[in-house]
Amino acid sequence: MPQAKILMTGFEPFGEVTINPSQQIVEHLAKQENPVKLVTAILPVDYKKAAHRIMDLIERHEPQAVLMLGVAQNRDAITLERIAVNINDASIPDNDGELIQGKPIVSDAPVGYWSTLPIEDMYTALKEQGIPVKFSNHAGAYLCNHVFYSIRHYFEDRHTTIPTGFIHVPGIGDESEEAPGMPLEKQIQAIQACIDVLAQHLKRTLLV
Ligand code: PCA
Repeated sequence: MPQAKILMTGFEPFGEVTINPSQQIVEHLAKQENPVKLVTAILPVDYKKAAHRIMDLIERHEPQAVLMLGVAQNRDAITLERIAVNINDASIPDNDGELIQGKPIVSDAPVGYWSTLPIEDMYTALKEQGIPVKFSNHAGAYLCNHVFYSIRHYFEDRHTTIPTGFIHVPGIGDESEEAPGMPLEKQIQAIQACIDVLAQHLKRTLLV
């Protein structure tokens, strides 16, 4: 039986985020045995490069799903993003010094796209494992939303849909209840659970 292939990305550090847990998670899982084939990449926090990097990987590897990760430093749960919005509007520049405010990502394109990941099933799986999880209706208007929208648009533009979406992880916290964030091991467990759900979903829909 062929193995499902999932493209999974994280982001490099940016702004005041000196360690980006999304990078740590992706690098950790890339080294583990996995029932699915993971193609992984760490993206630059750069408007001109990040989405193109993913598009190149899609064309080279033809994955059956795209799972993009980034950190939302002030959140306290794994957040499953529902919607990508057609706007770049950030208060800080990207790592190349580019500040974009109030500009559409793609002109004359739809205002938003839904995630096509099985986020309801992911929510249930994380709840069952006792991992804090929430849905989010807004992935921000910086690089995470930028790649989420750009890649959903890329597929819509080609009249294809494979499961594609974005998950924000919290900043790295410790076990103490006062600190916001979540320990890295728990974040890794959460994302592995999401990969397992995605693999089951692909099995049902694609027979892989
Ligand atoms: N988080 C930022 C960009 C990179 C990342 O990990 C965001 O939420 O847009």
